[in-house]
This record gives sequence, C-alpha cells and structure tokens, in this order.
Amino acid sequence: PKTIYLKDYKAPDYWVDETQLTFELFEDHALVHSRLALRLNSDLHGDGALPALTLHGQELALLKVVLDERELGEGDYQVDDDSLSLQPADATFALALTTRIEPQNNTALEGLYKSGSMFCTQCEAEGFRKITYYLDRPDVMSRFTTTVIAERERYPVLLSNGNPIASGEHEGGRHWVSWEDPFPKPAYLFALVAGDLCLLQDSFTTMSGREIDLRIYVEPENRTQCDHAMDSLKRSMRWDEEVYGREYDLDIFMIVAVNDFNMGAMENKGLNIFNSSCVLAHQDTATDMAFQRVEAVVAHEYFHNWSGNRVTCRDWFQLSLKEGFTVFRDSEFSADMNSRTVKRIEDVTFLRANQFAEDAGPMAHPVRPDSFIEISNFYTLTVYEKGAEVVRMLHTLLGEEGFRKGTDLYFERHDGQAVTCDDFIKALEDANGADFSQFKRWYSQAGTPRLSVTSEYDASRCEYRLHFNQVCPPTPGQPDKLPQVIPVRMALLDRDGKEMTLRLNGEALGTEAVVSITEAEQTLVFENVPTCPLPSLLRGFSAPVKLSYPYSRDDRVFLAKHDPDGFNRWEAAQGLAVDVLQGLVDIHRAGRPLNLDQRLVDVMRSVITDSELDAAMVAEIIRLPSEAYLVEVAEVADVDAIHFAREWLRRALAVALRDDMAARYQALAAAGAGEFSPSASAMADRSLKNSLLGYLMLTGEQEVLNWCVRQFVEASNMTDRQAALVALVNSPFEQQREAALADFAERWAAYPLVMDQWFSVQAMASQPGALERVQKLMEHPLFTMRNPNKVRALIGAFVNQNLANFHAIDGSGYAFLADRIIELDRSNPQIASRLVTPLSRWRKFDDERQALMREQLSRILAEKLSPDVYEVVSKSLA
Ligand code: B3K
Ligand code: ZN
Repeated sequence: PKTIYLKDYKAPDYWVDETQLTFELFEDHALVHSRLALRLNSDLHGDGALPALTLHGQELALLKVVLDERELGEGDYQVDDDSLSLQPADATFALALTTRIEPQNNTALEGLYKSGSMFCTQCEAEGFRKITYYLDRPDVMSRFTTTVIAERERYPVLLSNGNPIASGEHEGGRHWVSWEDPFPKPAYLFALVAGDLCLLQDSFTTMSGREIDLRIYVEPENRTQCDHAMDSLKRSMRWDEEVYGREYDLDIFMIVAVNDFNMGAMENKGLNIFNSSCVLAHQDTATDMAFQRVEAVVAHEYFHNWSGNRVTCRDWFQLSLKEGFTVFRDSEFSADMNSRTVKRIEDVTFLRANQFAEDAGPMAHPVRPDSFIEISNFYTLTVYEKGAEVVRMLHTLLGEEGFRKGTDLYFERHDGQAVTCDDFIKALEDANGADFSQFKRWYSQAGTPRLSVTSEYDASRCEYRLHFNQVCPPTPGQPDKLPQVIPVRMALLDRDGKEMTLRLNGEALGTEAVVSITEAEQTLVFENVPTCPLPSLLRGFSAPVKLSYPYSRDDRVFLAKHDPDGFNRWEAAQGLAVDVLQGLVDIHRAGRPLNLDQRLVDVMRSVITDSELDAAMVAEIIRLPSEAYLVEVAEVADVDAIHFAREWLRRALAVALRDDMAARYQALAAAGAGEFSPSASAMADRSLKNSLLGYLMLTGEQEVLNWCVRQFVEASNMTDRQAALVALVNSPFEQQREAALADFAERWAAYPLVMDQWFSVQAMASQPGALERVQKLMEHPLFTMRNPNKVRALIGAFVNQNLANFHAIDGSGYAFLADRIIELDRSNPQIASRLVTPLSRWRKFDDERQALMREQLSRILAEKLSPDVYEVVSKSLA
C-alpha cells in the first residue's frame, strides 16, 4: 500500500462543471450512467497542452465510454484497479460512462449498498469511486443532477441531493425521480436512497422567512421514534441562525435512518443519512444518553451544511477543518440546550480517556496529518475531538464576538470553495488583527503537551509566582516539539474560597483571567496578593493538556467544595479520586491491605446530601474515573490491580455512604415515579438515581436487590430499566441476573437497537467468564458480524470496556480479537480497522502482555489485508 503526503498536494488537471447521473437499480446489479462536463484547469495548464484525464474508480465493471458523442473502443483508454485514463482532445469536453456495480454484495458499506431492503450510499471519504469513475477528490466541486429508476412496488421512495424536479413511470412497474442540487459539491457529499420508507414531516421558517420542508424517512416500524430527532433538527436550525448567522439554503432537508452504517451519520447535501441509532429515540426504547446523542448528531450533521458543505476541504489532510469546527459547534449547541458544565465534563472525560491515549500511541498524528495510507483511518479522536479543542482555544483567545467576526469572514470569503485549515486561521486573524502563527503548531504537532505548574508566595512583597513548564512528548515521526500557545483560564482563591482580584504587570484583570503560556518555561508574577492563595487552573479545561500542580489531597478537598467554578470543582474531586485510586493500586501491588481515605468519603457525602447542586453534577462528581483513564495515566498499567482497586473503592464508598445514598436514591425514585419526563432536570435526576443504585447494589444487601428488581420491572423508561439491568448483571445475584436478561431479551427481541444494549451490557460485565459469554452471544440468532452496530455492541464493548477480561493473562482476549479482525477485514475493512485500537496500545502494559499482544498483531499482519487494517497494524508494530 502507498503512503500519500500532504506536501505532494497538486490541484486537479481538470474540473467537472456538471455531473448528470442516472441510476438503474435492480435486485442483482445496478447500472450507473454518468455524463460529465469537463474543463481543463487552465491555472495549471495555461499553455493549452492537454494532460491525460485520470479518473478514480474501484470495483467497477466499465460498460461504455463516450467522449464528446463518440464511443471509445478498448484501445482508446486504460483501466486498472484504481483508475480510468484517457486523452482528451479539447480543453472542454463531455464524457459519458456506464458502469455496472453490485450493491447487494457490497459488505464494506461504502459506495452504493443495501441495508436490509433499502439502497443507500456512503461516499465520504472515497466511496464515490465505487459507484462510477470520477475525480473523487474534495477540491473538485460540481453541480449534480441525479435520476433514480427502480421498481415502484419495492422502492416507492427515491431520493437524492437537492430538490426534486421531475418524476414519472416506466414500463414494467418501474418509476423514476430526478433531483437537482444547485450547489456545487464534491462527490463525497453525493447521496442516493431508494426504499419503502415512511415519513415524518414538519417545517421550519428561516430567519429570512423562507419555509423549509423537513423530512425524516424511516422504516415503517420506527415511525413513532422520530419526534426527538425532528425537534433536535429544528433547534439546530434556529441555533445556527442565532449563534453563527447561518441560514439553511435548499427548500428541503431530509434525514434517512438506515440500520447498517459504518459510523454515526453523514452530512450529504440536503440528504443526511444516519445510522438508525442516531435518529431513533423513544423513552420506552432509548436511554437518556441515546436521546442526547441523537440531539448532538442531528445538530452536527446539520451544522456541516455550512462548516463542510458550503465551505469544504481542499484535501483530506484538512479533514479537521470541517470536523473539528463542527464538533466544536455541536458541543456548544448541546451546552446551550442542556447543562453547560455537565456537557463540558462529559467531553473532557471522553477526550482524556480516549484521545490522550491515541496521542500517546503508535497512531498519534497531528490534527492536520502529514501523511496517510488509508484516509478512513484518520476519522480519529484527534481530528474530531482534539480538533474541536483547538477551535475552542481560538474561541477562548478571541472571545465570543471576535470569534464570530472571524467565522463570518471565513464563510463569506470561502463560500463555494474547498479550502485549508490555514484559510480558516487566516480569516480569524484578518477579522481580528490577530497573529496565530505560533498557535498553528496545534495543527502540525502531535502529542499531548504536559503543563507543569509550581508556585511561590512571597508574603513580604505580597507577590505570588506561578511557574509554567510545557513539554510535548515525542510522537512517531516527530522527535522534537516546539512550545505551543496554551490558554490557561484561572483564578486565585483565598482561604474562604473567594476569588482574589488578579493583578499582572500593574494591570487589574478581574477575578478570572485567561493567560497565554507560549514559552517552554514561563513565570507569571501576580501582585497585591494579600494571603497565600490556592490556584484554580485550566478552568473549563481551557487547553487540551495534561496539567500538573502539586495539590495535596486537602487542597483538592478544598477546591472540590469551594471552587466557584463548577468544572474545576468536579476536576478537583476527580483529581482526588485518581490520586486515591493510584495509591490503592500501589498498596494492592505491594500486597498490603487497602484502606479508605475518609476525605473522599467526605467529598462524596457532601455532594450526595446537597439538594441545591444540580443532580447531574452530583452524578458526575461521584462517578469514579474509568479504568481506561486510569490505564492512560499509568506509566505501566496493571489492569488487574486497577480493576481490583476501583471495584474495591466503589464498594467501600457504597458501604461508607450507604444511608445517605439510600435516602437520596429513595427520594429520587419517589420524585421520578409516575409520568415520564424528558426534561433536563428529570434526566439529571435519573442519572444520579441510577448511579446511586449502581453503588448501592455493591453492598450486596437483599433490600437493595429488591429496589433494583422493582426498578427493572416497573421502570417507565429505558434509562431506568437499563440501569437496573446493568446493576443486576454486575451483581452476584445470579438468578435475578439471568431472569432479568431473559425477560429483557424476550420483550425487546424485535428492536435491534435495544438488543444492542442487551449485548453490550453482557459484554461489559466484569465477572470472570466474560469471553465465553461473548463467544456464546455471537451464536445468538440476532447477532451478525455484518451489522456494524452489532459488532460494536458485542465485540467493541468487550475489547474496549471490559479491560480485566480482555487483558486476561492467558492471552485469550487478544487471540479472540485478532480472529475477529481477520474475519471482518474480508467483509468490512473500516470496521475491522477500528477494532485494532485496543491491541495497538500494547506499550502500556507489562512485558508478558506486551509479548502476547504483539504476537497477535504479527499474526494479523501475516494475512492478506486491506490497506485499512494493514496501516494500523503495521504502524502499531513499528
Ligand atoms: N463526515 C462523516 C464521517 C464520514 C466517515 C467516513 N469514513 C460524519 C461526520 O463527521 O459528520
Ligand atoms: Zn462531522
């Protein structure tokens, strides 16, 4: 496989001004007729010399080639596995092609494929070349007209991008619909759907008074589960107008839900295609978490209409231009719709447990990568989540208003263009007179910077000094790093937890400030500081770095109780819990008995009994750091000790806080009884209630078991029911556990997304024997390796979330995963490649496990592999 480099970027030799497509869909094949209006790129070829035209194409049968009305013979063009080349005779010309493809055999779910009985497409990043020969690169933008022809009976609904312009009947029960998209777009935004779908319809009036037809298409049995997605869509449209001044541009906006989909959703122009897991939500079948995910993904895809579609990427190295920005936009939307602090805590928790691990592993790459073998491997946490953090820092540095001026200029200047991350930065700079040249290192340097802070108080001069030291560790291909711009939002607290006025270089900055750390070593001297303060640093996680400050446990307790900043209160409690857990891991490894630090009990009790505090915040504060995060922060991770210590601490806390937890649980259960409410506060209550139930079940009391069984049986919604199931499945009460699982499966067998939860709950259960259970579940009639959601629910959950069992010292988890990767690579390389991640992290573990994991990676590498899996496995072993 070949490596592609950003430095080799060249503009295309030809443009495609018009793209006319006709699809004839049949049960055993499809015919794709394309008619392209091509034009020489005269910027590159001013002398008029005509280079050969080379179009991308894969897995296509080429039936016909017509150049300017003349059908070409086989000697007139060259075809290989990846391309079609021919020699044009004029600077502008028309090319008509017919290809034959077999969507029903497309198991990679890229290009045109079948999900159940429906035809659908996924073209990003390079799937369009599996439909027809084309200049399949994002800087080639074209106006598309698409006609879809299919049997009316089976496929009454025929959709593509843009507006419907004509339709009609053909002989033999076939019908057709034509669609026209007035906005030039790259091929990756093309979409087509044909199926027997039902429709939820609504409308939205834009800020300029235009009425938009909103449509959600789903399979008939899912009709009642679309209201939340529709509400989320309307709120997203309003929010993008209010916050970014962005109005929707077509007359119709469609969402289609499909069951077989490699990721969450896709922002095709005017026709978003979604994994059904990111559309469907009803309280009987979906958890509150699923509701929030639907809201976030609907918003994300909608926001792409501007950040991605109207302004798109020049090449795939610029992916974060649209993804980082759009993730930032959707997370701000969710923050505005729900609790801002809780949303930030969730995002930061996710980033630190997952993206930090990626940044520290063999696949570490900059937000704007320099090279890749397979672009599908670069839809990563770094490009998405770290990319969003980079945009967030720009927002922090410019402030709300400055940032908006910058994005206004960006959208205005680049509307209809395919641009780069540098163009984005340039617009923000130009609109604000700012200089982000050093800041841009966030785009080019991989790795998570470590920011170490120490302090000194000089009582005689009333001066407080903070010393900052930043180091970014080496990553593959980048041994040495330069200092980055690190915005640190901070305050100084006095002994009562009150914020002091900050004074730097004679200037008063108020009680909270953002200071930019730009040097490897830097000292800030705060003046007029009357008493020795406790610093509250990196509030709201103002930069994606690993911060360390020598807080004592008592300092953390103080901050957890008194920091006026909610995010840092949580951060202090987390820091305390991490510190306690790391201590317990060490004690356990030394073979000594564990003991409980009462200060943690005290912090937990104070929030559990605080009815003023947002219940969702309480739930976040009492949630212990995940095993994955503890692995990430360990030098060499002892998974067994981490699992043991964490479980021990959970149980110890449950015992110590039993009465307070029980009282709060009972109160919340009573308050939530009766009618289901989808409100944010009801969700927050459920979240806390269920977290308490999880703890209480660890006491092993019969009385708690009764509460749990009762909640499972009487729950008015899936959140409560599933939480009770999780608690039962992780409990030692075998009979109740098996009964609940059987009952759940019987009740929800007809709901694939609910059954995904059922598979996951079991895959994540930490008792010994989990692998055998997973293997047995693979035989379950509702399980299939062909459906990505099922693979993620069972295999993905086991290898990513059940660390103690996956890392069993006999190597059985590793061998199992390697087998699944090899098997899946033959049908769906993208999904197979994602599954390599846990094995790629081998450097984190002890020698024995390292050897076992590498052995499995080598075994995979010895197979005939897709470029996807080859890239991740070979880089993991390098
Ligand atoms: N842009 C798509 C991701 C496509 C992934 C292709 N392998 C979804 C999103 O980020 O909105
Ligand atoms: Zn996206």
